[in-house]
Amino acid sequence: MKQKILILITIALMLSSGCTLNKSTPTQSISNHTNKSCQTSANGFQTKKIKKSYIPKYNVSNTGGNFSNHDLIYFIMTDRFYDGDTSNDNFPDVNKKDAKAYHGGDLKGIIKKLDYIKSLGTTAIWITPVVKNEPKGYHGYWAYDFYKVDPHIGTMDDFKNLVDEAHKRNIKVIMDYVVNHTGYNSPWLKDDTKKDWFHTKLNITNWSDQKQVENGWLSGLPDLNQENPEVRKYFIENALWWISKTNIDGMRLDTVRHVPKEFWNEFAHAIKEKYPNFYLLGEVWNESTHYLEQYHKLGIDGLTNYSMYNGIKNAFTRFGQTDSLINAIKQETNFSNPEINGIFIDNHDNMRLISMAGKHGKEYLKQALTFELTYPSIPIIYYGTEIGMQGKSDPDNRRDMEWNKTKKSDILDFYRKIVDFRNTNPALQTGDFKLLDYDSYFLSYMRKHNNSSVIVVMNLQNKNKNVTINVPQNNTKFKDLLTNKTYTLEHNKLQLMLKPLDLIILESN
Ligand SMILES: [Ca+2]
Ligand SMILES: [Ca+2]
Repeated sequence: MKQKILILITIALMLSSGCTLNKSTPTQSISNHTNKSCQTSANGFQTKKIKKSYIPKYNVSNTGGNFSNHDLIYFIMTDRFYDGDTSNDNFPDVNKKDAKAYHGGDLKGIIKKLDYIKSLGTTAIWITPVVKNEPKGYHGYWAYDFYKVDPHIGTMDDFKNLVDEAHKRNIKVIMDYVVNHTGYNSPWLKDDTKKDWFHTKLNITNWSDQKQVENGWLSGLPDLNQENPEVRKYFIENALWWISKTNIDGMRLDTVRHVPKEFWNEFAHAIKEKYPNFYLLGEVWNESTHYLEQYHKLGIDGLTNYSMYNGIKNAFTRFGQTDSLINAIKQETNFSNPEINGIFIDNHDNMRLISMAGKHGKEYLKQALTFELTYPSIPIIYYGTEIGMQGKSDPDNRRDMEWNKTKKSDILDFYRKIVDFRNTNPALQTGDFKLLDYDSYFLSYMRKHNNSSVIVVMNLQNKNKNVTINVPQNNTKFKDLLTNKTYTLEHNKLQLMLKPLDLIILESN
C-alpha cells in the first residue's frame, strides 16, 4: 500500500514538472519543445536536468576501414547518369521531360561509364539508393521494398556486376542506405503487425529539439521507430544482407541525425564486427563540428563535412569571403578523424556551386575544386561538377549528365590536371595542412611532406591585390602548376601580385 502511494506521488510530481517518460514513449516528447529530461534525485524527488549527451554502449573501431584520404568518391544519381538499358524504360513514371520522374539511367549505364569514372581519379563510387521505390522515386529515397533492387535501374545481377566491374578497376562501391523512413506509401503502413514500426505522425517544427528531429516525419515521410527492437533487428539484418549479397565496400548513411544515436551505435557495431574494413559515411546535415563529431563517436567512420561546405559556399560564390572557411578549417581539430570525412562542393540537396556563384561561376568553381582536391580529406565529386554542369535547387541540381560536355570542357581539363597533381604529389598525398596568411578576401595555405611542398593562393575578389605571404620553410624556388611561372622566396616571404579571382598553385622545385 505504502509503495503504491509513493508511486502515485512520484507520477503526480512528474506531471506537474512537465516531464515526459521519453524513453518508453518517445513520440510524446515531440510536443515538449525542450532538450530537458527527467531524472530522479537521491531523495526520490524529480528534478529537471539538461540531458547529458549519449554515451555509446559499444566501442566501435571506426578509422575508415579500407578508406583513407587517398580516396576520391564520385557520387552518382543512378537515374540521371546514363541509360545503359532501354528495356527498363517502359514504366509509366518514366518521363525525361518531367524533372520529378524517372529518366532512364540505370546500373548498366554506370557499368558502361566506369572507364570514364576511373579517368576522373575516382577510387570509389557512391550511388543513390538501389532499393525498390514507390512510383516516381527516381532518387531512391522513397523505399517500398528494402530487399529488392528497383526495376527501373536494373536487377540484383546488374548490381552485382557493377560491383565486380568496379572492383576490377580498383573502384570501391558505396551504397546509399536509408533507415530513417520509408516512402509515403509503404505497405507497412497498412500492416497490422507493423503498427509499432513507425513514430506517431508529427512534423518537425523545432529543429533544435533533437527528439523532434529524430522522431518527427521529415518532409512528411513515415518515420521508422528504431526504439522498437524489431525495427532495429530488421535493418541491421537487411544491411548485412546487402553487404554479403553484393560485396559492396561501404555505405553512405542517409539522414543520420534523424535517427536515434542508440541505433547507430548498435548498427555500426554489428556491421564492423562482421566487416571491419567496411566504411560508413554518415550524412549529418549540420554545420557544427561538435554536433558532427558525436556521430563519429557512435562508430560511423566519416561524415559529410557540412561545416566545411558552409565555408566553401561562402568563399567560392558571389560572397567571396573567407571568414567561415577559415573558421571551418580551425574547427577541424574538433574531429578525431577529419581526414576520413567527405568534403564536397556540390550534392543532390543543394544548388550547384557554379550556379550559386553566378557571373564568375567558372573561376570560383576552379578555386573550389582546387581547395577540395588539395585538402587532406576525402573529396566527394557530384556527377557533372567536373564538367561545370549548372543546377539550381532540387530537382534542377539533378539534371541528366551532359555527356556531350565530356568531349570538350575547359573545366574538365582543369579538373584532370588538379586530380593528377593530387594523386602524384607527395605533399598532397601525405603532407600536413597549414594555413599561411589570409584576410577576408584572400587565402593561402601549404601542404608539406619532407622536401616537397605545395602552396595554394587564391584571390576571392574581382580586383587586383598585392600580398606578402610568410612561408615557414627554406625552399626558395617554386613553379606554378597552371602557368609554369617560377617564384622565389626571399627571407621566407613570397611577394605576389594577384589578378582578379586569381588562383596560384605552387610546387616546390
Ligand atoms: Ca534504362
Ligand atoms: Ca526518425
